[in-house]
Amino acid sequence: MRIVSLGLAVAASLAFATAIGFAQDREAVVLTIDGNIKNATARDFSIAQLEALGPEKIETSTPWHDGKVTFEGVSLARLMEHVGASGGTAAVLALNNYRTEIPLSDFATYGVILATKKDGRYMSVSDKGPLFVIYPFDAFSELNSELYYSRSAWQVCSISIE
Ligand SMILES: Nc1nc2c(c(=O)[nH]1)N[C@H]1C(S)=C(S)[C@@H](COP(=O)(O)O)O[C@H]1N2
Ligand SMILES: [Mo]
Repeated sequence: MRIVSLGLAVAASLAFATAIGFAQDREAVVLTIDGNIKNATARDFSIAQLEALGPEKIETSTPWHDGKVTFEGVSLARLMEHVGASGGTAAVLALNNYRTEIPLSDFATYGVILATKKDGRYMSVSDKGPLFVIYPFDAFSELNSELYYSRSAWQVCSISIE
């Protein structure tokens, strides 16, 4: 009986989550940072831990969306400071094994964010989530080039500081 009611409760909450849209588990680990960081042990982050570092917003158009989109997430400069990154490059790895290298200097120069939300909602993997490197493309014309598009990894799951 208990199992049946538990099953019903799970089914009901899943149906609710589906009805309101994608529900992100804010406590699940979504990102690992390793390499040249303070005390050298890999650090795991959940969405909640990333959000605790302070939200940043970028409203911009991108090559992958229609019209202007508002992204919210954590400042990558702030995240690098938080883990004590030292080095020149962040090697960013995505769930599809896409890998790109970003000079750490980009983060402060352009205010790049690791976005967790698009237009107020968490992004599912099929919507390029849960984490998407976003540059303010509209604010700096030079960002509208293949070089910065290639640094804009989506479905990010780990960052290695080299
Ligand atoms: N996760 C992930 N991010 C990625 C890629 C990828 O294959 N996977 N391709 C990158 C490259 S090389 C570029 S130029 C742009 C490509 O965007 P497009 O596939 O829409 O042309 O996204 C970048 N971000
Ligand atoms: Mo590319």
